[in-house]
Amino acid sequence: MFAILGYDHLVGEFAGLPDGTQFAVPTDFGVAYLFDIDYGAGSFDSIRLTLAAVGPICNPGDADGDGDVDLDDFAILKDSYGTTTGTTCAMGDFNGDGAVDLDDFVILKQSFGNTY
Ligand SMILES: [Ca+2]
Ligand SMILES: [Ca+2]
Ligand SMILES: [Ca+2]
Repeated sequence: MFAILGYDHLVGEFAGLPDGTQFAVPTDFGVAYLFDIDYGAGSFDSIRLTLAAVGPICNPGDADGDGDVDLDDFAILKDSYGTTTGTTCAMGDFNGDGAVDLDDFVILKQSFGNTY
């Protein structure tokens, strides 16, 4: 979501995404586009979304790729938990944002028991 905070010039920010945030946009092609947000100095033309990487996405919660979400996947996420850069789905980064954190745990929790 993009909130427009002023209208003399287009100034705003993505709700809940501070400067420097990287966010993932899943695609229908089996990959996620990872964008870096840069609000710059706040002038109308300073908001930049930089395509940082294109990474694989996996079935939500299935870190080991064996087609289910179970304790093995949880153990993988637990081992990687707190890693903030360079993570992959195989490490428990289910939303593809490059970190293994609470958001990924929530995805695993919500997918627990699923089969793909
Ligand atoms: Ca699995
Ligand atoms: Ca399994
Ligand atoms: Ca993540």
